[in-house]
Amino acid sequence: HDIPPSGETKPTATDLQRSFMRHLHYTLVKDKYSATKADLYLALAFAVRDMLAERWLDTQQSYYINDAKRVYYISMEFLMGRSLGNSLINLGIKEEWENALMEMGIDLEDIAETEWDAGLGNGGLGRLAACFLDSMATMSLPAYGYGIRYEYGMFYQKIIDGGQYELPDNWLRYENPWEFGRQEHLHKIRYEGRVVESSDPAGEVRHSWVDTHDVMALAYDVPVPGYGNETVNTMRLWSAKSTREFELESFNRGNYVGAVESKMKTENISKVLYPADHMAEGRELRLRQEYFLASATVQDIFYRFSKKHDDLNLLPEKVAIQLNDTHPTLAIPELMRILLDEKMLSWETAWDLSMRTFAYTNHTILPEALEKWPVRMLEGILPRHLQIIYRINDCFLKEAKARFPEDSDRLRRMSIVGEEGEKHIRMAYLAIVGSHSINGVSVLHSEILKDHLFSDFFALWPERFNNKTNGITQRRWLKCANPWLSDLISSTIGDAWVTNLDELQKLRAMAEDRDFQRQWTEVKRANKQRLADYIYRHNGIQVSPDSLFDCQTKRLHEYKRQLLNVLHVIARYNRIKANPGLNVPPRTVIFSGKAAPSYFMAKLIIRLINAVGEVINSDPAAHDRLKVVFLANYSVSQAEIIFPAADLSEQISTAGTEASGTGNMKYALNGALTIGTLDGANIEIMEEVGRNNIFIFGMNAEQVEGLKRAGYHPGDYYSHNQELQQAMDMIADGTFSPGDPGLFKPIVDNLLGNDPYLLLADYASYVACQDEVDRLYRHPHEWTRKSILNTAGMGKFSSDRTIAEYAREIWGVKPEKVGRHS
Ligand code: DL6
Repeated sequence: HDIPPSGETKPTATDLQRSFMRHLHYTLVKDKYSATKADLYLALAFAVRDMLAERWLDTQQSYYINDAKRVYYISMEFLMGRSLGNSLINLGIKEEWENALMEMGIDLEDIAETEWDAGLGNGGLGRLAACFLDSMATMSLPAYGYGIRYEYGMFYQKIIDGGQYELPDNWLRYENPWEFGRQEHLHKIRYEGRVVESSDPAGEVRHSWVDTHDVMALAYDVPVPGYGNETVNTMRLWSAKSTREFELESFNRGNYVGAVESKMKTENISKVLYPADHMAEGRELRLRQEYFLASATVQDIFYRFSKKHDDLNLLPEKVAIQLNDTHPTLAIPELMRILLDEKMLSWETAWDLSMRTFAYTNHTILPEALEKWPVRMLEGILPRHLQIIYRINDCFLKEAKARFPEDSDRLRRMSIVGEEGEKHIRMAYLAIVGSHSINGVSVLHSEILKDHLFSDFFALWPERFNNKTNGITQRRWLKCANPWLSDLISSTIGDAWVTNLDELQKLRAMAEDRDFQRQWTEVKRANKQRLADYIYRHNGIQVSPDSLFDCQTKRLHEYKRQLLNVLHVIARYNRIKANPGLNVPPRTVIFSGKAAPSYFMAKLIIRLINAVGEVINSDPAAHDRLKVVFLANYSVSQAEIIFPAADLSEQISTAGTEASGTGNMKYALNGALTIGTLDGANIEIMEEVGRNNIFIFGMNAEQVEGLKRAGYHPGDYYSHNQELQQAMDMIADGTFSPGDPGLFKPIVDNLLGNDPYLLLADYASYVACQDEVDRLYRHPHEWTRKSILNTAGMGKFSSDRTIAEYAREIWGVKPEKVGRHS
């Protein structure tokens, strides 16, 4: 050992340096003359990885020996970001490494920058999965994340002439020190073929799925260390590999290369992450990906279960499977297929075991995001699963009919098989029918599921529905991303908040303390300077860290209403122009976020933001009072720089559309004040930080519904608000696109035509609220007091709390102590 095994005394600087040098010399075969910055990073990553190895083996052994109930979190996305900083923090050895490297003349922060983000996710749903893995490991829960090892993660966004361009994210180009290929964990995934019926000796009809085209799923394991404990859990990602057999026919015809080529094509399954969130993908390759994940994972779960048990009745006692949205829902018919066709159980027994194993989380109510697969497509690719889904539907409709005998309308509405247009399978309904628990991700969202989206199912099975308000891990989003604030907090109230975020309440007592306020402001100022430097480096725009940093960073989507923010920015600019002496606190409005490559309106909004920025940033009249910045390529590592520096967090979706939001939590945890609607988790944030410490505006979800029912006329708002009218006219008349005056006209046409997200209805209230923000910012002590109270109120939003609720109320899993085995 270079480094003493875990649980023993901390390693000395010499231990660490020796390990680092050993990896530089023997793993990478470099010396101090030839090593690049990337080599230094890799040598460090390998040395840190060594420190995880023993705990990882011990953790897995402990689960096995103690026959712990495991939870499996299946997700098409895990947005992990960088691993090095987080591992150092969770292992509690960051400072030791900093010092050891410094003695060798190496700056840890500098080399850590070279790590490429693991961006295997689009946004909220994927990052939530990553936060959950951190919490599950920290709480010593026997948990596994299962996903796909996409060769290309979320695209890299470049802004050229104000517009978004997508470049492939070839994240595996350089060595990835955090993954371990497991050649022995290989599962066959079958597609297409046909189903043959036969009778078993008891006269039961049995099915075999034959003549399939197969692909292999190869496991890559990534360690997930807990904070301050001995647990290291596993995230297992599947990569597609061709099978070894060739297409005999073309092979025999002498077409050797052709046969190999067609096999290789099957590896496309894990090639690329689909880059649209909130938009269900209808493509065959996506269906193949979803089944690939579902089948490989279910087979793996079975394999692990079977090492200890041959009584299948124990399955729900030993296994809990959480479906992260409907994307992995094919795991339900896949488990059924194995239980029926391979384990020869009866339908009733198989169904009972399956139901008690699965639970489903919904993450959006937007209709375009709800997955539907054409029956025709399933028939070709997964013929046996389609049969099983039909039978699930038959049984379900019988149960529903017994409960609602005369209500054929309701039964048609509830059927898993949708008949309007092309016949299709409604994946959310399949997930609901096949799960014992269905949850939303904030109180409001869970209520909407019960009252609207899934109301028929709620009427049938009220006991299955529950809420699990989202959370975020404070280890990454405060301790790792904001070390200065973390140190200030820990030196004031101790560091118990790192594993018990409720401890932050103790900061309330400090909110009015002038000395503490001064330190709080100094930290914020330093973080703002850091972001200002980043902005200058990347955009060439100089912004003042003394201006109010007003941030909206998230996916570009009409429902999130970045456009409402832009309308306010233009109105503010017009006020400054009209009144050159206007005394408003200077603001820097910062945007960041990717648009789905095929989402025309979202991309046009990015163009507009950049175009408005161009005009304002180059106008001397606005010079010291308003700046607009669009940061390209929003990612976990960029977010880690933005959140600590924000003064104001924009959470301005139309009430009833944002399921929860988690950026709202990250901003408030870092002391930003929120300007937001009564939507998603904003409502719960307001309850925790106090109504006086948050800027709330606009209609609530009920009022939104009411207005839509009554008939919404956006034109009325346009004609009655002169400021709004002026801003919209400028967008339409080419003020921001002089070379192409009609460029932004579709935006205004859409607002005046139907304005589906009611921007105009909320506009006046939003601008009035922004005026209040200005007023408060003139009183730095008051602002800082509220900032402290925001951080102090964030205890509820730790993903540790969320995971504790899932573990207790849905999964029935308990912390497992890790013993020494290796
Ligand atoms: O639950 C995580 C996250 C929520 O915080 C966001 O409000 C929600 O928009 C997001 N949903 C998605 C859509 N995915 N699908 N399907 O990312 O989930």
